[in-house]
Amino acid sequence: ADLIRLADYQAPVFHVPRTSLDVALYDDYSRVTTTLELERRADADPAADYVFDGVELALCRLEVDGQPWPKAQYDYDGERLVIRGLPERCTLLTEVTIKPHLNTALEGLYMSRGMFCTQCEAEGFRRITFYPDRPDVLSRFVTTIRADKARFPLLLSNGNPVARGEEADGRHWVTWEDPHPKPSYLFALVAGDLACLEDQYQTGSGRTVSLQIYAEPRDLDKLDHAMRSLKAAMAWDERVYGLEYDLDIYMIVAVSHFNMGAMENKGLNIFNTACVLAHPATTTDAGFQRVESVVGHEYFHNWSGNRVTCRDWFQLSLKEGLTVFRDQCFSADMNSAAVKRVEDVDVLRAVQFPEDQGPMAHPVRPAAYQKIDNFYTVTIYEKGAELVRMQHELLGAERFRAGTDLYFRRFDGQAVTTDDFLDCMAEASGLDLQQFRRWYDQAGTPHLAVQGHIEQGDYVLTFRQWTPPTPGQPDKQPLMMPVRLALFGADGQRLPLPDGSTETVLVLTQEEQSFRFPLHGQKEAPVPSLLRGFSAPVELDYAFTTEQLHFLLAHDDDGYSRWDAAQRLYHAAVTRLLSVPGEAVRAAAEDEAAALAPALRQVLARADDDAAAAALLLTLPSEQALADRLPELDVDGVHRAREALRAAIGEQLSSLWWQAEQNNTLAGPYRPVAADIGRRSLRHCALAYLAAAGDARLAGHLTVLFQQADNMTDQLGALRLLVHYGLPGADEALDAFARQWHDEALVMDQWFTVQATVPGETTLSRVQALLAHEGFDWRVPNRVRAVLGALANANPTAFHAASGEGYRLYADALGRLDAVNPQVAARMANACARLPRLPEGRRALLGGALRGLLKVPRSANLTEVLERILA
Ligand code: BAL
Ligand code: ZN
Repeated sequence: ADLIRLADYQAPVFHVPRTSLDVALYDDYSRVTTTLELERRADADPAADYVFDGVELALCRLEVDGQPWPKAQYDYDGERLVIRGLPERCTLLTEVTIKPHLNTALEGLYMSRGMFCTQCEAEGFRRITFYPDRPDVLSRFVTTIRADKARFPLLLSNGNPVARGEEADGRHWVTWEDPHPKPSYLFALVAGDLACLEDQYQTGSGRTVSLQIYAEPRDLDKLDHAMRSLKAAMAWDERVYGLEYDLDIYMIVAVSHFNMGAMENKGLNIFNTACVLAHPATTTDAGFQRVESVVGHEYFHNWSGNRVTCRDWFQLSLKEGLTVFRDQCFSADMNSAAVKRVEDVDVLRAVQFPEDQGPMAHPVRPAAYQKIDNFYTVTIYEKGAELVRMQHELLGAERFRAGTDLYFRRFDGQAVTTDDFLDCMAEASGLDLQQFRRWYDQAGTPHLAVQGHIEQGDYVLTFRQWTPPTPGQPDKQPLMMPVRLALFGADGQRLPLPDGSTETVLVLTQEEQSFRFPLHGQKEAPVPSLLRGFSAPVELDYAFTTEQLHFLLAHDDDGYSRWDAAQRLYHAAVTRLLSVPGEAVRAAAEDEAAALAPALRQVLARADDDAAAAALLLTLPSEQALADRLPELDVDGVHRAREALRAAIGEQLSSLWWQAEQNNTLAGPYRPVAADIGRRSLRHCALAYLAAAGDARLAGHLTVLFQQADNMTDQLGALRLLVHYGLPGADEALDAFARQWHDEALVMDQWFTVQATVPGETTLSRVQALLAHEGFDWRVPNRVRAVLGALANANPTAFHAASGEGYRLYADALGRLDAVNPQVAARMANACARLPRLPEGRRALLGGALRGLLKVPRSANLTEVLERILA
C-alpha cells in the first residue's frame, strides 16, 4: 500500500453541506441511495476533479442534478470514483449495493447475531457509499432506513427520528436527522430487535435528554451499570469542563461482533458487549470498571472528537489522547485517584513503553502511515493522554480549563490539529509551549537520569535527559517536561522547598540541568521523591539504594511513588535471582523474601486504609514487565525466578495472607464500588500468594469459593488459581464453569482465557484444542482475543516456547484470521513486536514464522505490521 504523509495534506476540493442516505436492508444485500449537495470550495483549484472514496461498491446509478451522468465522465477503480466536469454546485445521486451479510471484516455495514450495525471509523463509511471519506468534510446527515418490520422493529441512526412509515410486504422505514454537521466516520446505523433500558438526564441548563441503552433481550438485566455510568459521565463533564450534551436522545447499542471497545458515533454509540454489559454474576470488578471508563470515554468524545474533530488522521491523538485523559480523570474521581493513576501508569509502562522502544515505535502525531487502522495504538491513546496530562501539570487545573474552554469555543464545529489544541493552551496560560510540541513528533521513551549530592550546604539535583533512536528518527531533541518532586528528611517528613512549599514542579527543557535546594544546616542528603504522580512519561534512572526504596515505600505520601519503589525492589530481587543456578534458586528466593518481608508486613498492616492500593503494592510485576527490563528477553528464567520469589513470599507471610483473605471476605450483596473492589483485589492477591506457596489447604478453600461465589470476581479468581496451579478440582471446576455459563459469551471468553494462560509449553496443545472447540469462532474478535491475544500477551512461557511451536501456531492463526478480519489480525500481530529483543535462536524462529506468513499475499493491514517488525 502507498504511504500517506502528513506533509502532503491538502484541504478538500468541495464541501458537502447536506448528505441524504436511503438504506434499504434485505437478507442478502443492501441498497444505498445517497444524495449529496456538493459545492466547490472557493479556494480549491477550479480544474480539480471531484474524487469520492468507495470500496467494493456495486454502482447501479449515478446522476447529477437529476440527470444520468455520462459514463465517459467518471471512472471507478474499486477504491476511488473520479467524476469529471461537475458544476461548482450540484446534487449528486449514487445508488450502490453492498453485502453486509458477507462482511466479516466488521468495517462499514455488517451483521452481528442477526442485527445490522456499522463501524465507520476510520474508513468504513466508504464501504457503504461513495463519499469524501475524510474527517475534515463535515455534513448534515438525513438517513432513512428501510427493513422488514417483524425482524427489525428497531431502526436507529444519528440525531432525532423525524418521520416513519410502512411499506408493502411488511416493511417499514424511519428517517433520522442529525442537526450537527459531522464527518462520515461518526455515522452509524442499527437495525434489529433489541430490548431497551430507558432513563432520563436533566442537563445543567434544564433540558431533558432521553437515555436509551439497547441490547439483546436476554441482556436487559446487564445494563444498569452502564446507565449509572452514563449519567455520572454527563454530570462530570458539566462540572469539570462546563460541557453539556447537545441532542435530545443519547443511545448506546451493544453488539457482539466488534473490532474495538466502542465507538462514539454522534448520538448513537455502538459498543462491544464487553464494554457495556455488566452484572455481578457474569462480570468481574475489572469488567465493571471497564464499562464505567468506556461509557465515559465515548460520552466525552461528544465534545472532544465530535463537536471538535480531527482535520486528518495524523491528528488522531487530538481526540483520543484528550479523551483518554478525560476518562482517566473521570474514573479517578469516581473511585480512588491514587489507585487509578497507578493502574494507568502500569499499563503505559507495560504496553506503551515497549511499543515505543521497538519496531512499531511512532510519534503521537505520526508523519506517515499505510493503513490508519494500524495506528489505533497505545501510543496514540495512552501516551497521547500523558501529553495532555503534562499540559495539565504545567498549566495547573485552572489555566488548563481556560485552555480547554478556549479550544471548544474557538473550534466548535471544525476539524483541527494537535497544534491548534496546544495554541489554545499556550494562549490561555501565557506559557511558551513551543518546545513542548516535540513530544508530538518525536517517538521513543525519554530517559531521565538523576543524580543528587550535597554541595556547600545545598542539596543539588542534576537531571540529564535523552531519547534513544527509533525507526526513522535517529536524532532526538531535548523535551520540555514537568518533574513533580518532594524531598524527604530522615524523620519521614517532607522538607520545605525554596518556594515555601513541600512539593514542587520543576520544568526541564535542556539536556542537562541542575537545581539547588538549601538544607538549612541539615547534614544528611534527603531522599528524593521524583516524578510524583508520574508527572512525565519517561524512564527514570536514579540509583536508589535498597534502604531509600524501603524508606519511600514506608513514608512517601504519593501513591505512585510508593508503588514505583515497590516495583524497583521486586525488579531488583528477581534480577538477582536470575543469576542463581537452578537448585539454589529456592534458597536464594527465601533470602530475598526475608529481606522484603518487613516492608510487605507494613503494607498489610496498613491495608485497611486502602485495600486496592495495598494489593497493587503487594503484586509483583508481570513476567513480561520483568523480562522487558532485561538486556534480552529471558522468559524461562524470569518465570522461574518470579515464581520462586512468589512462593517464598507466600510461605513466609502465610498467616498474614490467610488473615488478609479472612479480613477481606465481604458480607452482603456484591457492590461494584471502589472500597469493595479494593478488598476483593487484596483477597485474591493473598490467595495467589498462597497458591504460589503450595499451601495444602488452598485447593479445598478455592473449590468452596468457586462453588459458593455470588459474583464473577470471586468465581473466576478461584477458577484461575485452581487451573493455573493444576490444583485438585481444577478440571471439575472448568467443566462446571462451562456448563453454568455456556450461554454467556463474555463469560465463556474468560473460560477460554484461563486455559490459554496456563504457564508452560504444554499449554500450546491446549490452545490448539481451544481453537478447534465448537465455541471458537474466527469471526468473533472477542473470542479470538480471548484465546490468541491471551496466549501472546499474557503467557510468555508458552508463546515463546524454545521449540518455536508457539510462534508457528500464532503465525498460522494470524494467516487464518487475516482472511476473515484484517484489522484484528494486524492488531494481534503487534504481539510479535518484541522480536528484536529475543535471544538469537528464538528470534530466528519467530522471524521465520512471520516471513513464512508473508509468502502469500496478505491484507495491507497485516502486511504493514509484519514488514515493520521484520525490517
Ligand atoms: N474512536 C474509536 C473508539 C474510541 O476511541 O472511542
Ligand atoms: Zn476514543
